[in-house]
Amino acid sequence: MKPDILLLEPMMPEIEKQLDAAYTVHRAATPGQLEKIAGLIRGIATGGGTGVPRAVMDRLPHLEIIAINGIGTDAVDLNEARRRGIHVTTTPGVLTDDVADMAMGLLLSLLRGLPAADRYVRDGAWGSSPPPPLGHRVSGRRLGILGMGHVGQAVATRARAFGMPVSYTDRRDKALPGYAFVPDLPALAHHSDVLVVAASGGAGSRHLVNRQVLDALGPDGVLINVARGSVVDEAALVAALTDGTLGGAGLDVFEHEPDVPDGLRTSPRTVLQPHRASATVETRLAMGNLVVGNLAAHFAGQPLLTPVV
Ligand code: 8YV
Repeated sequence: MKPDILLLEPMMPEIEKQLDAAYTVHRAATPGQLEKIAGLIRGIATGGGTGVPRAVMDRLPHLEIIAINGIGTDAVDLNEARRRGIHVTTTPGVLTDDVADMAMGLLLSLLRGLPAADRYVRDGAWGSSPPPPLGHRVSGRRLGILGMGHVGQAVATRARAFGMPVSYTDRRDKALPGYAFVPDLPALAHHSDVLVVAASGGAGSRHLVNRQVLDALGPDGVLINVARGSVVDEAALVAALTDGTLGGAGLDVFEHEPDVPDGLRTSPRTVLQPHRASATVETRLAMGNLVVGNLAAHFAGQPLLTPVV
């Protein structure tokens, strides 16, 4: 008998094929559908942003494992998982480079005005209308990083190669050679031209980037977020972009995905992505294989590959 699992977010066809071969995979979405299968479900595969709603977790009496296809655990109630003895796994390591690349991509797009210039060529305006405004030089711009974990450090390595001086803040000084630790976030923002958010989501980091931080970044400053929308006070961000007290924002994540406020969608000061920092063929395969490997280990009674709980 194949164990029954619930797939809460689509994965690559190659990965879903492996899941279908080993499990009875339910792709139920509505509460009514869930009700019918709730008693069968022993495992869940889900995305980092999607997680597992607590109401879903509570309905699954025989849930043994949640395999997250990502590194964020903020959308899963880890305390409840611990209390119920439910294992939780993530996909660390394999997505670090892609997420850092996305941060640099957003940074370059914004500072050099790539989307507007791309539209200019595409629209056939080259030769007939004046070109878009000049961009800004990337090298020499001061980069501040909020959250100097694996992703933050990978961003720092890239930024250094672009000739950007790097400072960071985190819960503690990581004594990293070449990168200045600034304990206070508004102070870091004040001394940065670009602030990259690479901190984990969750209650502890909610709205860390508030109006005070955005004001400290200033009218020539740029915010990049490849972490979680919840780390930034989105209403304050819209206000700062609208009144020009912040120069621009490059965002891969939002507070209420997939909803993106009009103020961000219509702003000429933003470059936006639909939560795609880890979305490459290579990385999503590696992530998916970790999900498959963790589920297989669990149901074979073997040690999990990358457990969190
Ligand atoms: C993925 C993520 O886009 O790692 C995470 O926590 O949010 C992203 O890498 C996501 O997990 C896939 O849905």
